[in-house]
Amino acid sequence: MPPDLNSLPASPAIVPGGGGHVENGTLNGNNITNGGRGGPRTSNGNGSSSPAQGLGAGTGNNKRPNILYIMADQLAAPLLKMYNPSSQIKTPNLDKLASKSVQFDSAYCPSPLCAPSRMSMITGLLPMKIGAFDNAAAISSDIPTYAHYLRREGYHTVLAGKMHFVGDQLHGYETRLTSDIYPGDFGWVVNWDEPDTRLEWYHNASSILQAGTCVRSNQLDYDEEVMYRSTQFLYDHVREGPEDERRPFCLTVSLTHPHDPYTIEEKYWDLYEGVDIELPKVRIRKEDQDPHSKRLLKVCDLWDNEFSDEQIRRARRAYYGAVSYVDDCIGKLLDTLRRCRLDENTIVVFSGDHGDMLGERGLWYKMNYFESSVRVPLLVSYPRWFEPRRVKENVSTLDILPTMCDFVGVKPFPGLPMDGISLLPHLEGRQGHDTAIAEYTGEGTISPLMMIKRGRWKYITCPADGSQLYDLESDPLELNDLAKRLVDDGEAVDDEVQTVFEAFEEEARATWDFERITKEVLISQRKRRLVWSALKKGRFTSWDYNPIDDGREKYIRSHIPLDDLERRARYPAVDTYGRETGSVITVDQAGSHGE
Ligand SMILES: [Ca+2]
Repeated sequence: MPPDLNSLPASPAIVPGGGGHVENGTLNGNNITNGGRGGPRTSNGNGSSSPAQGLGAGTGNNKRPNILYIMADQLAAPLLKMYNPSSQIKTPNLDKLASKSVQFDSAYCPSPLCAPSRMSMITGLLPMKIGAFDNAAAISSDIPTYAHYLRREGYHTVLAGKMHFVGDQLHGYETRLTSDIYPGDFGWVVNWDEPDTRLEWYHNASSILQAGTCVRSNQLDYDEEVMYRSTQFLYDHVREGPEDERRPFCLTVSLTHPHDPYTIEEKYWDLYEGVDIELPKVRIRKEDQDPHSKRLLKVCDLWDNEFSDEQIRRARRAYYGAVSYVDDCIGKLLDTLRRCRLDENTIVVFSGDHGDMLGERGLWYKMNYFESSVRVPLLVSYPRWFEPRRVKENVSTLDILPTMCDFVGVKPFPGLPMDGISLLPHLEGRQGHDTAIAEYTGEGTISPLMMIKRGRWKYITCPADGSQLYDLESDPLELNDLAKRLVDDGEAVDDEVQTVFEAFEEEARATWDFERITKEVLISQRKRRLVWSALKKGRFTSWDYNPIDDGREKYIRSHIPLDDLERRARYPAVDTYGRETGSVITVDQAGSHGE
């Protein structure tokens, strides 16, 4: 059960300029066990870096880098220009960032659904290990996240935007700048006891039927606040004190676009005026879909809805517009970094939580393992350390935690489970791992649905539906299910395919105890349904995060001397005659604390 946040003590303050309280080095240089990723792979913590000296050693720069981690929601990698040069989506800022980044061409999410994917990403642990079963699952507050690791090293860990936490709304972030867009409670529990009941909060056809422009939407309200708060954080950060005295930050900016509903401001819709919006490449008759896709069509209320090409084009056009909106936001964030003179010393990471089918194969949204749903963009930009290049091996957003650890010269704590594998070898152009695993127990499935992507092969298995196997190299559109040909149709296939398939089947049996997992999911669902039905009675106490914003301590107030205040608020700092002084007026010089 998640803690009652109202009863938790406030986070202890960390001494500014910090890091001194951390027993630096206790985590360094230790190899860790990588339970759970399975199969052949390189191990993490292989001594490939010298984190004890810091990755920056030898660059003549002793300052630890800041980290800006930008996330989008439901952004399908295969649709982006950086992965598909013929893409119609206009993303100039993202393209420019990609050209200065290590770009991962086969990055996967650990679960094709919001909260499970994010909970796994922040902890480096697969969903079944942490109980991240669906969009209403709370993970325990004692599971270390990348925010804990960085904060322990003296980083100011800041979250602006969506993370879809249930219960504890911080999980190691020292500062949270906005509330979440999604509820932090048990309202959206899946119910495998009644698999045929379509729950009220499930996706439906309205996103597609109502696609078009808007002046404003819930999501625009949200992302505009996220953008205001996160850029303001950067402006505040550079005015905190001289550069060498400021604590490094890890700012996570998590936007809700281009998630459906498919609606966006005219400005972004108009970017695609006159563009003959591409229709989905693959169309499959409902009757010919695999069992999980059939169920998804019913769960999302799409089974009885036929969309015209015009409707599909409108939905895709609005999505394209929303991606361009995200691109604009990325441009603004990077421009703010530059204007605040933070760009040289900030690692930029860009990724997402899962994709969107956008009509491919007749499917919409996510919740399956086809490329558009499960493959995410992943960029790491810091040319000072990492020469821009492309990486084709399979990696996961699970890998972000150990990678962030390498950025700050530590390793995940020895003796604790860790499924993520540091991306450092890939970032440095050496041989790295080539496996991504994903797990799914959310709406649409009725038993655990798992994926292993290794090399060219994508293997999917589920006790209720059987297995699928695709060769992404010869069959990028995933039209030829080799497992079906082998098992159902009894066709003779290549010896290699047979061997690969059997090895995956064996690996799945060794990796997952499906009976135990199913039982755990059912028990978790039932507990949460019961607790939620009680919590809705009487006076409702929200677990949603309420950010602190004290208007009495901002702008011009009588208890703050005016000249000091104006000088302190101006960046870059100037002298009496308006000449830049090259240093900042620190907060402590002015009377922000009530003198
Ligand atoms: Ca999501």
